This record gives sequence, structure tokens and C-alpha cells, in this order.
Amino acid sequence: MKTVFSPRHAGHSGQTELVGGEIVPGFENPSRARFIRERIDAVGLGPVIEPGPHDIALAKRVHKPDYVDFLPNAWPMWRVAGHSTPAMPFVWPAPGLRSDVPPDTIEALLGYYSFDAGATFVEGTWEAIKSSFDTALTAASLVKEGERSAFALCRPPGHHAGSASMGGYCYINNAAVAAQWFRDQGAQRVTILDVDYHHGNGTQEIFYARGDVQVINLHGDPLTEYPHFLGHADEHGTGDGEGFNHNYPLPAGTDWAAWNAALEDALRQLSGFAPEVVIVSLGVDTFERDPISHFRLRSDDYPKMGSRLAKIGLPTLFVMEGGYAVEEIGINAVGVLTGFESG
Ligand code: SP5
Ligand code: ZN
Repeated sequence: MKTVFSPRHAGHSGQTELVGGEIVPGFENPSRARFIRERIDAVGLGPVIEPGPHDIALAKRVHKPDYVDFLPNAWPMWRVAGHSTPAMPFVWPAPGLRSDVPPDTIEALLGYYSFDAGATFVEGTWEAIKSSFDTALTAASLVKEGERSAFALCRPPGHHAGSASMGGYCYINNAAVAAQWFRDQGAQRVTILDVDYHHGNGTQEIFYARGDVQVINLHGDPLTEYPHFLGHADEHGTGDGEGFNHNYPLPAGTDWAAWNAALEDALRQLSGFAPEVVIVSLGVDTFERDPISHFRLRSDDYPKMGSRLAKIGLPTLFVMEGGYAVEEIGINAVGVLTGFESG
């Protein structure tokens, strides 16, 4: 399997996040991509190529244009406003406040274009966002050109990013951009299967009223797990999208047996939809020792996951999302891919 990877992710470094009222170093850091990259070489997964540049207009097919235009300006505006720490929002237009009037200051714009404080900006953040977007589209092209599968080693991740909101370490929704690109290239139906521990709220929001992109999520129950405010089992889609969104919220402590049972149900939904291409939002924060998550998948479960996904028998694009047990992230993420190759 070919991997697409850009070293330009690395400038997105030294971000902070708010955990329990404290500002701490971000769990989403450059070592994640480095460990995955090293594991690809260690197991000989296949060639690693750098992405080519893609027109940012493609991001505006799934995100609001003003949101996409804001992203490269966030850090420069933050600096002009006199700050040097990572840029982080602190006020949001919750229901009851007005979200129809974009504010003028960077402090307010960060809240206007986010749903949490989890997507911070440093000097290299925009370059990393753009490289992650380019990575997803370059890997999608490989699949379109006939590869059975490809791995987009995206960093930062994307599945929490909505049509006009960042959050949860995500800015541009790489999997959603790729799905839209496959549609624009002529695929009639595309499925996004999101196996990250956290519900892919952004992906769900983007396609919620559409019947051409099926969205399936297996994740920690939002009653107790981030992102809390989306991802319940009764969210089935709306309008043309009715019946094309499927959520599998699972309890803390879920192990491979229970997780795999949900996957089997999810794959029946996928087969019924009969997509032409599958995009896997690949998070490995389902791992038993993940520092921010509560499932119990073990390293030898990930090849089983990959092998099962191969049996779907469809062209498959893997897009990297979360996973924060950095010592094992390479073993687990690449385990899915080697399992797919042998499955
Ligand atoms: C892409 C992705 O996996 N994003 C996840 C974002 C999660 N952000 C907040 C998680 C809060 C969990 N609480 C941390 C407790 C650490 N002891
Ligand atoms: Zn996650």
C-alpha cells in the first residue's frame, strides 16, 4: 500500500490544550506522525510519497468559503493583536447569541469559527493544515487511478471539523474533502466509515442532509465522551440524507468482541448502500492504553480490523485521524494497513 505523507506537518508543534481547567501540552503532537512514518518503513508497508499541491477551492466544496479563508489568517492576526502564545478561543456564539454577524477581532473570530478550544494555532499550523489537505487528495487520486487502497498519513486530523467550525485538533475535514472529490470525479456513492474513538461530528454535520455520502461512526458514547453534543444512536440523517447516517455509540470498556459486533452491523449498512469507494477515518485512540480514551482494543486487534475491511472488497482510502498513545500509534495504525493488505 502506498502512503502519502508530508514533512510539512511538523511545524504544527508546541500547541496547548485546556484539560480540566489547566493549559497543558497538546496530545496531538508531531511525534504521532513520526512514529507512524517509522513503522511504515520498519514493516515495509510500501512506498511513501509526498503530496502534490491542490487547489484550496476543493475545501470550499464541503466547508463555508469564509471559514476556509479564515484559517491561513488566524495566526498572523493573532500576532498582530500582540499575542505570542498559541491562539485559542474563549468565547462562542452558543444558542441565544448571534452567529449571523462575523466579529472583527481575532479573539472573537476564533470562537466564531470553532466549537471548542481544542484547535489551536501556532506559526506552522496553516502550512500543516494545507499539507494534510494535500495529503488526503493525493492519496484519493491514487485510489481513483486504480490502487486498491492508499494511506493518507494526515496531520492534523480532520473528522471533528464541520462546515464552518474547527475543534478537537481538526481544521479542514480531510475525509470529507476526499469524499466530495470522489463524487466530483464521478463516483455515485461514497461511504465514510469512522473508527476513531471520538464521534466524527464534523463529517456527520457536513453530509447530514445528503444521500450520496453515507456516514457511519463507531465511537465512545457522547453522554460521557468528547465531543458530547453529537453522535447519539437516533441521528439518522435529514431530508435527502434520511437513513444515510449511522451511529454506534459504545460504552467505556468496549473490547474487540463488542467493537467488532458493532462493526459487523455497520458493514451490513455499508453493503446495503453499495458505495463505489470507502473512506476509513482511521483513529487508533480505541487502543487500551490511549491516554484520553476508554476502549480496550489491543495491538493485535488492529490487523483483524484491517483484514475485515479488506473483505468489503471495495477501493479503500485510509485517512489518519486520532490516536495518542504515541509509543504504540505506529504499531496500531500500520497494523490496520498490514491486516488490510493480507486480508
Ligand atoms: C481527532 C481526535 O481524536 N480528536 C480528539 C479530541 C479530544 N479532545 C478532548 C478530549 C478530552 C478528554 N479528556 C482528557 C483527560 C486526560 N486525562
Ligand atoms: Zn479521536
